[in-house]
Formats: sequence, C-alpha cells, structure tokens
Amino acid sequence: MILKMSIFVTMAALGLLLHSNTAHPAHPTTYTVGDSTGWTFGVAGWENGKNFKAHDKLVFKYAVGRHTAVVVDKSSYDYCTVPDGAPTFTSGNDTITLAKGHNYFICGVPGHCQAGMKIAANAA
Ligand SMILES: *[C@@H]1O[C@H](CO)[C@@H](O)[C@H](O)[C@H]1NC(C)=O
Ligand SMILES: [Cu+2]
Repeated sequence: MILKMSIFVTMAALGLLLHSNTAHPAHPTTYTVGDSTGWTFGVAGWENGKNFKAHDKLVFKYAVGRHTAVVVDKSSYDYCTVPDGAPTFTSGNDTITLAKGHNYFICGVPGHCQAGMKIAANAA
C-alpha cells in the first residue's frame, strides 16, 4: 500500500515535470526598444547581444507623429527603403511580437532610418 502510494506520487511528480517542460515553454519577454531612451535616432545596435526568442515582444515608444515603426525585410532594412503596404505602427506605444528568425524594423519617416532608427532582432 505504501509502495503503491509512493509510486503514484512519483508518477504524478514526473507528469508535472514533463508537463511544465513541454506544454509551457518559457514566458515571452517584453523589451522596450532603446530602453529608457525609446525608439529614437541612433537606437540601432540596442538589439546587439540580446537573446530574443520567438513570441518575445518589442515595445516601440516614441512621441506620436514624430516616428513610426515599420516591419520590413532585410533589403529594406539594409537600404532604408519603405515598401508600399509594409505593416506600419503609429501609436507611439507599439507592441510587436517577434517571429522566429530575423525581424527587421525601421522608422518610416524620411531620413530617420539613415539616422539609426533601425533594428534587426534575430529570434531563436
Ligand atoms: C503601452 O501599451 C501597453 C500594452 O498594450 C500598456 O499596458 C501600457 O499602459 C501602454 N503605455 C502607455 C504609456 O500608453
Ligand atoms: Cu523616426
């Protein structure tokens, strides 16, 4: 009886362990782009050394009307071009969830990307 109980308890504990490891991956992390400075000139490089994961969130904070956050591809990131129809955020408090792989963002206001308003986040 005691043995049966302890086997049951062991199995239950094992089940919990497996459940927590498989069904519930680590909670997403929320990052404020540029930290206290926010989404502004020269923010490029803020992302370096961070271990982003798919489903992590980036929050772009800026004064409404002064900047935007545009989701782009590598080419537009590299050359600071804003493709027609690219997803554009304008709230000044834009939360964007990272997809697995490379995620590129630039400011859509002319000249701002060239002034360092661009980031590339690689999410594992
Ligand atoms: C920014 O957005 C987040 C999440 O949507 C919200 O919790 C927060 O209160 C907002 N902050 C401001 C300053 O609007
Ligand atoms: Cu800008």
